[in-house]
Order: sequence, then C-alpha cells, then structure tokens
Amino acid sequence: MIRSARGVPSRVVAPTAYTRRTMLRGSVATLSAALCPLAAGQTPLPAIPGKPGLKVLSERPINAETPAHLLDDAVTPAERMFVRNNGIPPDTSAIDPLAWTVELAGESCVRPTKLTLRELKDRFQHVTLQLQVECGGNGRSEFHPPARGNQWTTGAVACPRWTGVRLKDVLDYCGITDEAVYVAYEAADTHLSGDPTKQPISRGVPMHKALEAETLIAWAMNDEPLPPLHGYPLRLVAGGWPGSVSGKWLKRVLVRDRVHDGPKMGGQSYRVPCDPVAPGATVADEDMCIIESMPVKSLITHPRSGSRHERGKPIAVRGHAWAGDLGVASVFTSVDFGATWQPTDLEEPANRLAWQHFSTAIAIPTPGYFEIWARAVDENGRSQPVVLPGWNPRGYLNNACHRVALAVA
Ligand SMILES: Nc1nc2c(c(=O)[nH]1)N[C@H]1C(S)=C(S)[C@@H](COP(=O)(O)O)O[C@H]1N2
Ligand SMILES: [Mo]
Repeated sequence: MIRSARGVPSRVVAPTAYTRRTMLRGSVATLSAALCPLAAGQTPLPAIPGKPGLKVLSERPINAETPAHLLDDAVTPAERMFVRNNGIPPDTSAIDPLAWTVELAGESCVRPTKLTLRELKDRFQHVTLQLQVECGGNGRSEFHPPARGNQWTTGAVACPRWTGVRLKDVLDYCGITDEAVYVAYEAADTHLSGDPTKQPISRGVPMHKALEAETLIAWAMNDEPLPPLHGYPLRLVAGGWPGSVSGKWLKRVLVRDRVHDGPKMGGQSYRVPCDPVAPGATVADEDMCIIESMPVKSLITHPRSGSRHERGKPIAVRGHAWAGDLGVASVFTSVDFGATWQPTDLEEPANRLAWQHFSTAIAIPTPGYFEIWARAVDENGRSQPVVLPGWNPRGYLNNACHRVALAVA
C-alpha cells in the first residue's frame, strides 16, 4: 500500500462560497460554470473524433477527460473513456493486429521469447473482466498550491470490460526466477522530443500485482478491438492501480530482478511523499514512494451539476464507487454540506476490481442552492475525506468527495 500523506489538514477549496454567491445572481448556467474549472470565456480545445463531450486538456500529447454526467453507464463505452498519453501514440492504422508481437524478456524471465497476438489468443485462456482504470492525477486541479500537469477534475476514470489473457499465464510460460521482483512494460509510443532512443513511459508493478488473476494483457474493450488511443492492438490492464501501470501499445513485458527503473518510475512521477508534507513543500526524490493501490473514491453521474429541479419532487441520485484493490463497503450522500449523511443502495461489483454502482433518491423540500455530496467507505472502514487529502508535489491521489450543484425552485 502507499504511504501517502493523509493526516495533514489542507485548505478547503473555495467553490462552495463562490457558487452560493453566483446562485444569488442567477442562472443555472453560471452555477454549473462555477463548478467547472475552465474560466468563463476560455475557448475549449477541439474535440477528439469519436469522443463527443470529452474535454480536451492538452493536444500534444493528447489528453482528455469525461464530464461526470457522461460516465453514467455501468460499463464505460469507448467513446466515453478518458484519454491519457505521455508521448505520441504510434500509427497502428496499417498493422496486421494478429502479427503484432510482444516480447517476454528481463533478468528474471527464464525463457525469453516473442509471441504474436495470434499466439497469445491461441495458447492462453481468454478472460473477460470489467476493470476500473483511474489516472493517478485525477482530481489534480483542486490542489493548492497547484501542481503542474494535466488539470484533471473528476473525469480521468473509466470502467470498461476488457478481454485478453492473464499476465500470470504468460509469465508462467516464460518462467520466472526466484529473484523476480517486478513486471514492467515497454510500448510502441514515442517520446515527445522525437528522440527515437527515448521512451515516454515504461512502468511496472510488483510481482504480487502482476500475478493476480485480474491483471490482463488485453486486445479487446467492450467486445471490440482496442481503440487506437487506448492501446490497439494490445495493452496491459491492472485495475485499481494508477492508470499509468496499464501500458498501452504493449511491445515488451520485462520480468525484473529489481524495482523497475524505466521512465516515469522514479523522481516525482507517480510517486508521493513517503511521510506527509506541508502544502507547497519541496520533497527530495529519495523521500518519495511509488503509488500502488489507489484510495477509495466515488463519482456522482446523475443528476448533472447545474441542473434545475422541482422542490419536493424525488431526484434520482446515482454513480459509481471504487477502492483500488479493495471493495467498497458503503456510499453515503449528503445534501447539507456534510452535516448529515444518508446511506445509498450499493451494488456488488461485476467482478473484483470493477467499480460499484450506488443509487438513492432525494427530495429537497425548500427552494434554493443545494449540493449533493457522495462519500464512499472501503471494506477496511477507510472513508473518502470531505476536503483535500494530503498535498503532494505532483497532485496525485485526490479522493475528496465529489459534489454536484443543484438549483431547486
Ligand atoms: N504506452 C503507454 N501506455 C500508457 C500511457 C502512455 O502514455 N503510454 N499512459 C498511461 C496512463 S498515465 C494512464 S492514466 C492510462 C490511460 O489509459 P487510456 O488512455 O486508455 O484511458 O494509460 C497508461 N498507459
Ligand atoms: Mo495516468
């Protein structure tokens, strides 16, 4: 588990007071704009073809997040999955997917070899699982002082159904020595600098995560070949850990005899202070620890923030909750800024490491501005915090409660 900073009280974000004031001035549009990090008047970047409604955060590399109300599906469709790239995606438009090769190598692989996608499909048992992928930086935009990087709000999370083979079965085939510590990926995307000797990212997981029954080498998402932006024709999926371990455009699987040392494994990338630090602190690389299982979190996907409702009339509230390697035990909602909390109906996950759906109905008897907050608790009794959790230099692991704003008339 990570040793992330949880004990340090950090500043509460301002939108509550701000949106209340905005409400007095008027429209639902300004209300929703008030909860949106894009300042009014800012021109949005052009949309990604096939991804209507996603908000593009950067074009080079291409990164885009999904507004909460577009994540309402139980199983995330491809067109609503966020896009996160550290480099330039490879051009796979002309490849023969079945001839795509993945190399098994590394100090602790007994029989280094290459397998084609056809061989992967022929030799190993096929597995289909719904697995949750969340970027480690999801929620970064709320940190103060701000952290550089993509300013994700809540939309760098998805839970599609993946089909492939177990990484474990493939590792058994290559054979792993007693010295094996980590399993890493190398991929076909290229570095932003254009330098062909540099990789944009090459990360990995410790053996116990690599050998889990749910860690997959996948070629399909929701029964279709992986979309180009999501790793076509082959990727890793390790649910519940930062998305950065789920390598897209998979070319090599390395069984390492040490903690993997590829690009974005060290320094400040995907790492948080081992001991809590004060907001704004400078932290030496050697005091940073690798993020592993992600913390408990939830997202309200209905109603949409900024929507208008009739007083006294029941409003259907629903969303998803997830908790890294753990299950979610309960989800509560509050309509009084956390003064009181009501339990919701929480479903079992489709399988381990899938997100879980919650639903409830609320009726607000009086007119005015309201917020719905959701708070999930994991199976170990650990809750989402209401305010920002421990500040860290790169703005990872913000699992504060999600809030949507409502106008009741
Ligand atoms: N080859 C490669 N794999 C990668 C990345 C990348 O830049 N290159 N980004 C990682 C990160 S940081 C995340 S959050 C997920 C995002 O997956 P998605 O773009 O399919 O949503 O892919 C991961 N796998
Ligand atoms: Mo990520």
